[in-house]
Amino acid sequence: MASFKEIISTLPRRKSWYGDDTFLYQGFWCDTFFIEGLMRAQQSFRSQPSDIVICSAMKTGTTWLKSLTFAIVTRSTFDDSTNPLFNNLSHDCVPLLEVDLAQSSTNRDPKNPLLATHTPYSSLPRSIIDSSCKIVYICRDPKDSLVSLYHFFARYLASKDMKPPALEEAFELFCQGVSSYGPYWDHVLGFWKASLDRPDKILFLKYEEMIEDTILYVKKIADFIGYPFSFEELEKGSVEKIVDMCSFENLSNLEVNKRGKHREGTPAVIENKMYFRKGKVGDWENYLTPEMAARLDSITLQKLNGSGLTL
Ligand code: PAP
Repeated sequence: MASFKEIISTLPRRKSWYGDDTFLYQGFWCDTFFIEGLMRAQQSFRSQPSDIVICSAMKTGTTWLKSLTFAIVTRSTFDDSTNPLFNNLSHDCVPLLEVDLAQSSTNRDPKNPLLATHTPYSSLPRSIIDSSCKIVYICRDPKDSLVSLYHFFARYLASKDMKPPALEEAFELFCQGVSSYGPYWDHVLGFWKASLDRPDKILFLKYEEMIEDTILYVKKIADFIGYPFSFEELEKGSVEKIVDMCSFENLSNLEVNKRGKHREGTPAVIENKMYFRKGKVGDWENYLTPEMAARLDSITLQKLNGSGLTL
């Protein structure tokens, strides 16, 4: 039987804007390392009904959503000063399906029901779709996601003394759908349609709406994943504490997120601070020309046409 690497080598490929080749696997673009992990997970991952799966395309608010959900589910285990989020990047508190759980679904802390993935809905391991586990999905204005993605890879390349490409090059590929786990719009639409079919299973969130009223959404998320706040907790401000703890200002100023590293000792090592840039809505205005913004908006309109979703 062909190895995963052999199968990947036969897939359509393009040069990504950050250097490596990217491959078209099951209709989305991705790097070898993550496709291989996903293939393993598709084969062997067994979801539990108690699982809570955080799903997202890249740079749509994953770090934040992982922090919020982790803080929600662990609020009675840790007090305000002992939560692991104070000493760990949220990506180190919530295992990633295609990396940490690729070999074994049981490689998990039994007390932590959270896991995360960037995998599109249609490529999720069957057991996640079929089991009664919950999915929480977050999306974001593609203009801000692109700008965030570009800066992330530009900083990543700079940390390896490599020259990042021009934003225009990244923009062009993004518009063509060639971005990590893209086309971006297909990713969002996959979860959007599934959330309409299965509203009890999938909670569909937008970064911008969560920024607007984080307290409301923390309560919504907690209710949805089965960890609702009691009346006493609401009275004593537990929701506000979680919102403050997971705010951009607080997380980005923690020592671990200023100086720590994610996946240290592996080829995928990344400085934690790269997950925190500005955390603002509409920062695209500082980078995209009006023409670029109009082109992205028109792709968005066209792709989402008739879906009932606006971004
Ligand atoms: P990932 O896909 O690699 O996990 P992800 O966390 O989804 O990255 O996206 C990073 C973005 O979320 C960054 O956006 P920016 O580049 O536009 O600034 C990052 O700043 C933002 N972000 C990180 N933490 C928070 C937070 N606590 N609140 C709001 N935004 C945040």
